Amino acid sequence: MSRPPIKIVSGMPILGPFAENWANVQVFQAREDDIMINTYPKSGTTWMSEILDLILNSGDTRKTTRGAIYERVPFLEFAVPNVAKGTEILNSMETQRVIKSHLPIELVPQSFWEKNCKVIYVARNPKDVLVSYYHFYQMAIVHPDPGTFEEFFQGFMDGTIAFGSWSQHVKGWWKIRQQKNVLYIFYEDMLEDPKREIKKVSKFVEKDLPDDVLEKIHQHTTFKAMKENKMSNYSTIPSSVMDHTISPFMRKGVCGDWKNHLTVAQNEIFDAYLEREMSDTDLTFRFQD
Ligand code: PPS
Repeated sequence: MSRPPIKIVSGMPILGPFAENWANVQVFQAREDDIMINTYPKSGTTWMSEILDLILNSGDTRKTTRGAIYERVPFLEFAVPNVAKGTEILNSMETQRVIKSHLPIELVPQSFWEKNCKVIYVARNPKDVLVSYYHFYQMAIVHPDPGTFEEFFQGFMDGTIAFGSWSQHVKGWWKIRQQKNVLYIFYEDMLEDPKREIKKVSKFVEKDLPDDVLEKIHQHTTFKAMKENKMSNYSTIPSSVMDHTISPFMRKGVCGDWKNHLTVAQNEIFDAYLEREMSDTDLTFRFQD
């Protein structure tokens, strides 16, 4: 497998190999106690996954060494040749499942709604998402070649990169958050006050934890701690698949790095895009600390 082209499933651009397992994703059977972590890519999925795994294990960090984060929190739509698919791993799990997904609201398998599963949605400001995603496209060869930053920027604006339109994704989940069992969290809020957000998550999953445990979870899930932890930094994936020398998965973990990448002209185009795309919602984002 080397840089396969994007394919379209149910109207959404998806990584080529993922499209091959789409039929199994659509009929996936959720269970009542499943918890889904859903995000547009590069919005804090791994961070939230580590936090939630710790919350469910009452802050016992030894339990998080049982596997890498992508094993503890399997990725529903993940599918590449000769590796177990997300649906297969999840179907074989007997204990409570935390499930990672990047699917937009319209494409979430029906069974999640039938079972009224809890969903934690993490959203991040799109300028930092764009920059993070560009670096990720370069380092993970399951993506097509992103081309120049200018070209990838255009793909983001047009919604033609993997998982499609950022604005449709964040707005779609924002709209239904009160009708469904959804906790909507912002990456920038997690940066601002991680303990406050960890507490919100623990309340949402009905796991009451004392302050010292919340503090322990916070310490274990700082950017630095997760970057150094091989169970959360993706370094256990072969370098032929994810090349951290091109760009580490745990890259910067900050708000506002877009200022180092977007030109003044690109920033103006981006602001016009936001005005156009976000005029029909009260959802807003923070672009700096
Ligand atoms: S993926 O591939 O879509 O699952 O990626 P995802 O985990 O959603 O996003 C990766 C970005 O999140 C940053 N990250 C963190 N930031 C702050 N604190 C912690 N603990 C943390 N863990 C991961 C990671 O560095 C990526 O952002 P960038 O901007 O590229 O650094």
